Amino acid sequence: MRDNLHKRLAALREHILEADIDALVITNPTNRRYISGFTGSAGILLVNATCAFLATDFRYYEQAPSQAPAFSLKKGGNEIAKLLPQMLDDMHASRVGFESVHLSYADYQTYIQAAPQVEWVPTTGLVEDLRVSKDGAELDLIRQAVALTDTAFTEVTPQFKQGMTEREAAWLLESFMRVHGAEQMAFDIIVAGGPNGAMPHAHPSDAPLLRGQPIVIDMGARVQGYDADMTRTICLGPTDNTFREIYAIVLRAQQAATAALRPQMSGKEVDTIARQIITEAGYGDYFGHSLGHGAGLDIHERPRLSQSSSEILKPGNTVTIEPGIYLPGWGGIRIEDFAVITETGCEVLTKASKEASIPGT
Ligand SMILES: [Mn+2]
Repeated sequence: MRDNLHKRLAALREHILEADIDALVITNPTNRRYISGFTGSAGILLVNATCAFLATDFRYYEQAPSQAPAFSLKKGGNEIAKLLPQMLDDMHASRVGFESVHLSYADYQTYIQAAPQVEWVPTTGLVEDLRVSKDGAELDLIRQAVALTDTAFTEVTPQFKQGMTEREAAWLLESFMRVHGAEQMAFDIIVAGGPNGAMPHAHPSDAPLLRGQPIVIDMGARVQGYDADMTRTICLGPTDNTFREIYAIVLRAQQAATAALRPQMSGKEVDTIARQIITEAGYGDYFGHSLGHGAGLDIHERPRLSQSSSEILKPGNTVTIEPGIYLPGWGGIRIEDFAVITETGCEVLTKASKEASIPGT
């Protein structure tokens, strides 16, 4: 892990050089963790060609040096911004980049008032450009998170019964993952039966699970910061004709996109493969979200698989492949796997069964 952190810092320094700035202030918590190893909830990183500072408050004076050994700790109390003039002076920095997508306007005002002597330069994606290609340490953790998610699905869904509420079902899945090594959920689990499943991001409700209805289950474990993401749609007891028709279309779209996925494709091209199948089947209007997204330290990150994504896929990218069809009043079908792009195609990490009908009582 230490080696990986050194590589990330070295790569960031190249990006800083290319961006024509002297130093970069990192305020986004995920970027801060990725570059330094520091997992605290508050703090800023300041990096240039030779220095790396981590300014944080009293709560983290103990943890910061062990998590982020490559960074010099600057003790900021409650006013981290007050440390900026001295740190920038130590660096002889005159053009200082900040993360324009992440820094709030209020904090920006505080920073420029604290250090008016430097030129503040908006930057985008300097750390995200690195995060998009996962290194070996990251892929190990992602594999663990995905495997735990698979196991939870396989072990827990056979316990689902008619009359059990969506919330109870979601809790059974969550507690299984917590007990077996998840530090938390990657996001709030979705269990959405019948009409609730027509909302792609439904919240589990008090509605009972019923035999014969589609039940959308979207879940992921988080292991040491890394997220899994998987969706299956199941049915307690036998499926009906509508279920089988819609399920087959979504599965075909999902499999076609997965088979095509390889480096050098754009996010849009992959999305189009799945979207065409669903559109030609007559359900294009009912697939209103994008095909997939990257995931890692954040549950939604680059690269996006969508009609508006021109990003070119590369080995080491992770993506979800998750087409869906949502029929108001009836419900939804979504099938989602997690994959990593390889040199020649992709490796699907998700192994959970796609058999929709489970016995259920
Ligand atoms: Mn997803």
